[in-house]
This record gives sequence, structure tokens and C-alpha cells, in this order.
Amino acid sequence: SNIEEEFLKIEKECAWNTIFNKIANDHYMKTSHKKYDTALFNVNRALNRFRDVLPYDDTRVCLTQGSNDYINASYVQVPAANRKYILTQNKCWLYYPDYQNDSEIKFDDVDLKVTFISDRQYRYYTQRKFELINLSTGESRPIIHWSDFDWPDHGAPKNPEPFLQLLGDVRHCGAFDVRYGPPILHCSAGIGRSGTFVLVDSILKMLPHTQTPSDVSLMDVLAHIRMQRYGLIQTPEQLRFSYIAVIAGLKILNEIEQTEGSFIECSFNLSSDSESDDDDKNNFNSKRYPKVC
Ligand code: PTR
Ligand code: PTR
Repeated sequence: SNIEEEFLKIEKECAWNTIFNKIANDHYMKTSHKKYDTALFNVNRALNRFRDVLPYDDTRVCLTQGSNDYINASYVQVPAANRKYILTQNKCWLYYPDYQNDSEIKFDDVDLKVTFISDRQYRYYTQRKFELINLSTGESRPIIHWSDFDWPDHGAPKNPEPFLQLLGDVRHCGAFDVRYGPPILHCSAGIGRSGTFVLVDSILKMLPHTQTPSDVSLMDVLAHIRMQRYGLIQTPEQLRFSYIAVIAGLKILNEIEQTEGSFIECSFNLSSDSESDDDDKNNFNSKRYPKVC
């Protein structure tokens, strides 16, 4: 395919740094008009883990429960792939019931409760099921949650296979079913690893369905999603990994796409060093503040 040719060319010319820097510069120009005023309100400043990673006003997710609608989260859409995602920062204390510590957690400020249903260890990740209950309306939703995937920030996995297994499972469970609202992706800043996931998934969704695969451009999709959340894909290495995962994914993901299931609300945690190290078991609400840069 075109993408493979492009990959080989960049590889041969050792041009990943140059190309990545160009993307970053273009992005800086194209987004200079974009506003993120809400993220800078005094009451919201402390809700941003990193001073330099703020959601644009026009794509930010507005919370509907609780007293403040602000969260450092963005809607990211790729219409050509018929995909929508929510990307957010979230690497903090244990925010879900993992059964060992809690079988349910109540979030009083937003009137929500999350109940543990099951967990399952796979080779490269953990998959958990929860029930989310809105205590004010009684409405409930099933949630599937993937975590413990080994992927350090600003890095890229060594080979695409574990990532593709994760993506295959996420697709198979119906996480992208449009009936259930966008799945949530989060890492530390919600831009590097989460952005890589979005790029690979959306390109892999577009390619098998298009009559003209040569029109599908990874760089164009990246430029498009970067207008919706700042800094998606953080390093040349993550850009290179996106190509590798797309090329490998095309070869093995086709059947998985056929069996894309139907279910749920979803959340993925792409951080490797996440919440599972929580040891103050009974202290969930005594916020352990997240790591900052
Ligand atoms: N790495 C974080 C950042 O740069 O955004 C850490 C940080 C966050 C540091 C907030 C200081 C912060 O608060 P203030 O803006 O009041 O200095
Ligand atoms: N100012 C931070 C830094 O560059 O270290 C922001 C940042 C942190 C950006 C982590 C991206 C990060 O990776 P990810 O989005 O994959 O968590």
C-alpha cells in the first residue's frame, strides 16, 4: 500500500525527526487561533495535570453532573472512519473498584457509583467489567475497561503485536459501536499514547473500506485530529510506531473487524505505571495527587 511505501521511504531517509518536527510546526501555525479559555479559569487551573496540555474550548467535553462542567478531556472525531473518541488525562489514584480493595466506589460529588463485576488477565493487558450507576436517576450502564498495557509515556511499544491484540479485543467487544457513545482513552496527558491509538485505529478502520486506499493519508488524519486535541502523538518514535502498527494491523485485523461486537461504554488506560500500585486501600478519597511534569 501507499502507507507501506511511505514508511519505507521515511525509514530509508531516516527522516522521522524531520517529518515529526514539520507536523509539530504546521500544527502550531494551524492552531494558533484556537481558544482554550475555559481550561485557564482560576477554578479549573488545578484540574490540568500539565500546564501545556489544555483542551480547546470547541471540542472540550462538558460534564453534566456536579458543580463544575470542566474536565481536561476532548472529543476527537474522524468522520472518514466513522469514529469518535474521548481523550483525557487520567493517571492518578485507583479510580475504579478492582475487587481486592473495593467492590464498589461511590463518587458523591457527581452522584455516581461504580460496581465491580469481573476481571480477566490477558497476556498484555487486564480487562475489567463494571456497572456504572447514576444515583440520582437510577440509570445504569455496563462498562468495559482495559488497563495495565505496557507503554511508557513518550515511548512506543517495541513491536505492534501486543497493541494489535489490545485493539482487536477492544473492537471485538463493541467499544466503537456508535449506539454507545464515544469510548474514552486516557494516559497521562491524554495526547501521546492516546493519540497514537486513535490514529492507528482510525486508519485501520478506513483502509479496508475504501475503494481508493491511496487516498488514505496517515499524515492528513493526524493533522485533522490535532485540531481537536493538542499534541496528539508526542514523538517521532510514536509516529513511526503508528505506521508499523497500521502495516502489521492490515495483515491481521481484517477478521477482527468482521466480528466487531456490540456492547458498552468503554474506557482504556494506556499508561503502564498507572493506578494499580495504590497501597492506601481504605484511603481512596484522600486524593493521591497525580505525578506532574
Ligand atoms: N507539569 C505541570 C505543568 O507544567 O503544568 C506541573 C504544574 C502544574 C506546576 C501546575 C505548577 C502548577 O501550578 P501554577 O500554574 O500555579 O504554577
Ligand atoms: N509537559 C508534559 C511533558 O512533555 O512531559 C506533558 C506530557 C506528558 C505530554 C505526558 C505527553 C505525555 O504522554 P501521554 O499523553 O502519552 O500520557
